[in-house]
Amino acid sequence: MVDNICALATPYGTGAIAIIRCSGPESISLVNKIFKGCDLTKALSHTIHYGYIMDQKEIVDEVLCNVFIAPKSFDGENMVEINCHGGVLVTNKIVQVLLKNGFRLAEPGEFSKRAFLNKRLDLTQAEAIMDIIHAENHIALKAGQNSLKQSTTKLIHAFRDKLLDILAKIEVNIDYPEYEDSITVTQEYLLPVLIEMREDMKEILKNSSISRLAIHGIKTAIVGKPNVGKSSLLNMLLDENKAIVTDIPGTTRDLVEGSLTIGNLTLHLIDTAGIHKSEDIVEQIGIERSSIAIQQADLVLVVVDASQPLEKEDEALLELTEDKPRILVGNKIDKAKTVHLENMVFISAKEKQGIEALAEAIIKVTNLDQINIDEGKFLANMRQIHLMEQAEAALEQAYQACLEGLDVDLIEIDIKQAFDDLGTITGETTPEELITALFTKFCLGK
Ligand SMILES: Nc1nc2c(ncn2[C@@H]2O[C@H](COP(=O)(O)OP(=O)(O)OP(=O)(O)O)[C@@H](O)[C@H]2O)c(=O)[nH]1
Ligand SMILES: [Mg+2]
Repeated sequence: MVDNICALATPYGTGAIAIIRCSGPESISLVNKIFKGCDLTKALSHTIHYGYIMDQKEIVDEVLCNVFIAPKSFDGENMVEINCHGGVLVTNKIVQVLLKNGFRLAEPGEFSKRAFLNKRLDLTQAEAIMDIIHAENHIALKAGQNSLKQSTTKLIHAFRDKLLDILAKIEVNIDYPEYEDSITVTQEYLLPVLIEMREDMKEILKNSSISRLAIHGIKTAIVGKPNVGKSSLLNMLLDENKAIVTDIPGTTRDLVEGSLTIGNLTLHLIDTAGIHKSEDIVEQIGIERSSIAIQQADLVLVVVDASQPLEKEDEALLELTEDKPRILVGNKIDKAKTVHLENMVFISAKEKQGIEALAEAIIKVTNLDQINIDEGKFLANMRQIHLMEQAEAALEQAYQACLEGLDVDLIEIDIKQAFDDLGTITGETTPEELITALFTKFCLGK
């Protein structure tokens, strides 16, 4: 049963105004009991009303109440949004009064979950709202806005419609074999359709791995042997003295992290301990963490001291990072430019030179220059990407089964699997536990 929930929808803290959201079948009449002004139960939908929130005879705050009548509200239930003064104490007091008068505190993401259950949004749109809230650059914002306007929904529905058409034809063949004018689905009929769909999915997956970096930022590990200037590079990019810099090799022992956005490029930087052979136990642990950081990174900046000839440790790192998307960074060019490697980006962390060249190189290596958000042919997050990978794998099985000449009713199982995997992206076939887990990642009041 749907009950009555409330939560602060604006950030917790001090501001000009705050909004407390209330939702549920009785939300309007319950707020009306503590509202001194007009009769909210007689208010039209999408109207605003001036008055006071009362705790019995005591005025709690002067407010404006927005009334939305189901089903035309954000979450599809009756809703009241109380616009009050934006102080911690006053918002807390209003929430307390609501809790005393029939509301319970909403779980994180519960309003969006209701919107989903009431079919006001599908899962990709709900995720798009979170992407808009968390957007750190213009590409991320645009991607979220497009997805909220159903670009991802349409993309998935196009695939599902094709699969549904095949599944329906197979069922007709099985149930009504006497129907002569229906198309008989054979392996030959299926092969070209499966090839085309898999190619389209692979293109989307390729675009998605690029757009994911643009939307969620690039996990970038700064690695190199001790003293080459890794921490100085981190500090230069962040424009603050976040990591300790000294001329003693082995200064950085643990991972130091920081994020920045340059134009449409968002980097989540990790400064690591210099990698070399060490007897020091603390340094050894730091070096181990550096190696893990390399494995987990989307991109590695391999820093060398370009003012001196390369050493064995530099060579070892170049080999270790060979298969990763990486950029070779030659630092300390204010001193000298001794090292020249192919595609090396030269910087001086000390003189703050080379940021633009580095940003350009990052965009090129990660293919961010090829991104086209407006076409909408991408998925925004790993959940969606994994599900499309599963769907593509199921269609590959169907394709192989066709080649091997297996019966169409066996091939149908794989096609149905792909249909369901795609439905999980939009939420049409998503198990309830998964939906609950997903919405709890949302903000309170959203
Ligand atoms: N001349 C010059 N010195 C630099 C530059 N970048 C860093 N340094 C100096 O190099 C030394 C080491 O710098 P760090 O940034 O601590 O080097 P690191 O790679 O983080 O070193 P570890 O943490 O020990 O692995 C410091 O004395 C810096 O001032 C640069 O661009 N030019
Ligand atoms: Mg360091």
